[in-house]
Amino acid sequence: MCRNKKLMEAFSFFSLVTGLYVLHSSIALLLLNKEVPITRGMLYPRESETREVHSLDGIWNFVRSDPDNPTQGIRDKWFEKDLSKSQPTIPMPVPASYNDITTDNLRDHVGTVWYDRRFFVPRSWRTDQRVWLRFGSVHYEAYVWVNGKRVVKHEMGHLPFEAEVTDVLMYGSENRITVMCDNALIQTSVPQGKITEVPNDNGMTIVQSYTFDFFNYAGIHRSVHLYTTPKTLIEEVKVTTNLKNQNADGEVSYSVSVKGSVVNEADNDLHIQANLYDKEGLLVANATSDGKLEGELQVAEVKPWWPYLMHPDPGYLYQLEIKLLAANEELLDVYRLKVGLRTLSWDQTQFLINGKSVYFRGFGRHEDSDIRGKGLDNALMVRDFNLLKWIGANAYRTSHYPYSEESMQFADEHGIMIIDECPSVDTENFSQELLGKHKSSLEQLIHRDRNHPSVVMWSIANEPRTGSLTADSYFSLVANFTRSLDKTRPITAAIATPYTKDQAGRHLDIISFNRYNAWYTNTGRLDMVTQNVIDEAVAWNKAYQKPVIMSEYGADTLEGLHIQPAYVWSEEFQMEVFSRHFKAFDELRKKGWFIGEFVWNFADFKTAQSYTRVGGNKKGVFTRARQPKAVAHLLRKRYFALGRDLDQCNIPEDIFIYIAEWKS
Ligand code: BDP
Repeated sequence: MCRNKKLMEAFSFFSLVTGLYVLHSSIALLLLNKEVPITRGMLYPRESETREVHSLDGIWNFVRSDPDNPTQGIRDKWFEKDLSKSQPTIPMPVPASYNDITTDNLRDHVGTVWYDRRFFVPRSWRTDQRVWLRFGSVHYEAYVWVNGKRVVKHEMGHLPFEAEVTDVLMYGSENRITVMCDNALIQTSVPQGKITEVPNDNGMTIVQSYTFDFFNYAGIHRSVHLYTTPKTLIEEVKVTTNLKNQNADGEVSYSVSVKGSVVNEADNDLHIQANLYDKEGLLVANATSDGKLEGELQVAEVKPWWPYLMHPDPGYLYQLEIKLLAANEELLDVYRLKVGLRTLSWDQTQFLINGKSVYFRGFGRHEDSDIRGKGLDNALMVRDFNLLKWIGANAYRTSHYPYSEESMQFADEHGIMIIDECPSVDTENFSQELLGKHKSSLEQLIHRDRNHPSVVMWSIANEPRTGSLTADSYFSLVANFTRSLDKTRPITAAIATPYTKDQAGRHLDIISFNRYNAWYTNTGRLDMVTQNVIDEAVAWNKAYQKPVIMSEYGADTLEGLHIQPAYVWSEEFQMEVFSRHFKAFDELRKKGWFIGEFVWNFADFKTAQSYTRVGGNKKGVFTRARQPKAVAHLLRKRYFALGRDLDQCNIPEDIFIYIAEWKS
């Protein structure tokens, strides 16, 4: 009797919880489509006859705030004088994450840190021009002062921001820049995290947690520039391209916005002279626009931008020269950028570039390396592109945030296609405030990257929790907002929610799914990979009738660990997991709507501490030091074999080593 009562109680408690859950997922939170701030300016700093660029990279002074007193520096006005006058400072490289530089535990610091340095501004800069201060990225939130005056505040890592500092600089003299950076992630930041206060051996302490696995590196991650422009300047350039007559002719449409013209833009005679040069520097098209500051350039016998291995001359770029001229033809400003001419299109079964169907063979990646963390490092970037080309990849996704502008330019040059992802990871607890920030991250990303030919798709999230009705309205708003900013590229998201529960796929153009067969599910069961991958891809396609990509698969692998028969964490296991996926992908390719495979991950990377990680996430095909694991050689054979079959590319001579003369 008593036992029965307990059972009844347990049952009714269970029904209550289930009921609440069902209620929660069937009532969508009402989300409104509010405006988000629109980014202005922010052209990548480039020198020209009207512009000078000065780098502020180097060794800065650094102070870590007391985690229990993160706002002390603001209250005590540390920005009013050299930081060293308020606190003992240590040297800190810029750009770099600060976490892995010192030998004490700066790595796990939560809260604010401070940077400052002095710099000289030449006397010649005083004359009739503007000076701008631009950051490539500070993670996560940044407050910037110049000579004690606050010039800009920016929230969101991995994206640039700038401020005009003309009036706060001292010319012909030394100046001071101070930056406060806060790495705290909360439920309404992008990405999300949680800050809690928990007891430790010394009382209470602040703990940062987040659901994604990559380490929350922080600091001034990319270059800091000062640059000059004329008073009346080219503020923005937007370019779209098109190919016509079976790719024989090309068209570049440009539109320019100008800042600082004395009279109303519509009434004055400012105009744009646009010149397009080929790689040899020959002028191939030019146009002079009227007061509308926009126009088209027609390019005969065009050399289209093609992805690596899809054409013998991939990544062909022209140089677009934009000259802003006054009514009397006086040259006011000049800005040059590289332009690749290509078309993108997609339908229910395929994605095409220049009219040719694309099969993506690529990677999910991270900006991550020893010591520098997420700091921009040209040596690492060039090494990574060498490895991408060596292995025969034609694409990567900027998992799980925007990568450096320098790497986007490099991808343009080398014909590597990019699925460009905003910093929204494991998105959950959908709220109006989060929606605003998420949309803003996409707005900033698209503003920054819209002119890159390498960017072929926008990814609006990684593994969002898309099982609820709120997710449905949330992603409908995010996807429509993204489309309103750029109609020329398709939209995807890397989804891990089972297709039976997912509410976001219907809002996307291309379905990407992440799944870890034989790793997180059916661990060690190599016999449970191929059919599961096929079944899941087929189900996604059936559910939405859209092209499908497998955007993540893989297995953690400790380089040098060999176990036969294959066993988790060994090099043999990683190779077998890959090869079982290859088999599934080849079956899927025959179905006509499966358009790509992306390994997780390009290289091993650092994670938050966890008992599932030995020194970080080891799913890399390359080690963190960018050397190949055994699987890299296997993957290289597959990617080149696909390139040969699908795009008739040449196979590198060293790919098949001599073994024996086969007798047939
Ligand atoms: C996936 C995530 C990726 C992780 C990966 C893993 O998208 O960021 O690193 O799992 O655990 O779910 O290796």
